[in-house]
Amino acid sequence: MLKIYGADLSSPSNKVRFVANELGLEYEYVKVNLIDGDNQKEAHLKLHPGGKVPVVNDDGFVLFESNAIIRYLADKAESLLYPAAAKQRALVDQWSDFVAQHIATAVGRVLMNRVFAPFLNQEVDERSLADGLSFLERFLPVVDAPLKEQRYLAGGELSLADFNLLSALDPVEVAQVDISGHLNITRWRQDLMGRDFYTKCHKSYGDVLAAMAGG
Ligand SMILES: N[C@@H](CCC(=O)N[C@@H](CS)C(=O)NCC(=O)O)C(=O)O
Repeated sequence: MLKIYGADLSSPSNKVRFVANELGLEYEYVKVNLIDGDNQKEAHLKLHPGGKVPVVNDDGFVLFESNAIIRYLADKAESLLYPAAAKQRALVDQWSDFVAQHIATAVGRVLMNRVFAPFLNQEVDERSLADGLSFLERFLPVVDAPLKEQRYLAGGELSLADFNLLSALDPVEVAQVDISGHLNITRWRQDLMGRDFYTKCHKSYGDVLAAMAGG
């Protein structure tokens, strides 16, 4: 059976679970404890030499990098989440790459400096925090605009691009990034967060964090 190695607060790991849920795949979710450093232990390094999550093991076929994984899973299932037609596929790739480069990274910077660094007693990098916030100010309108014209990020159909954006934005409340002014993103996000693929994974990112912090 497919095994998904991930961590509950890892957005790329959750993205893989969202997609596997949407595809209706049976899988075993194996939690890797990043705080205890289980990702740096020999058993995990055999799966991912860089010591990261997510990783999947599909009956002996081991793959890391969340976008490579979700493309593989969707292709294997011949799913329209990753359309075969060249132009449609290119648009899904375009938005997925844009989100990964410019939005997921920016949210990650804010989350790291506002939440994880203080929690782990690490120094806050003010420059990185400011950059993250300014990238979001610049790039959130870029993904808001298509969502005004069409239901989903890459067109009229749900695609892997939506899973990229949804998982990238999952921590925004926890990171105190107010996205409510982006009305199209907000509407799109509320729709997707109510779907089974999402609620099977968690109610919200904030709930997971609160549960871990004992709140
Ligand atoms: N580009 C990678 C990012 C993977 C990544 O950075 N994972 C983090 C958790 S979100 C991790 O494993 N961190 C542990 C570490 O770096 O030691 C992907 O999309 O899969």
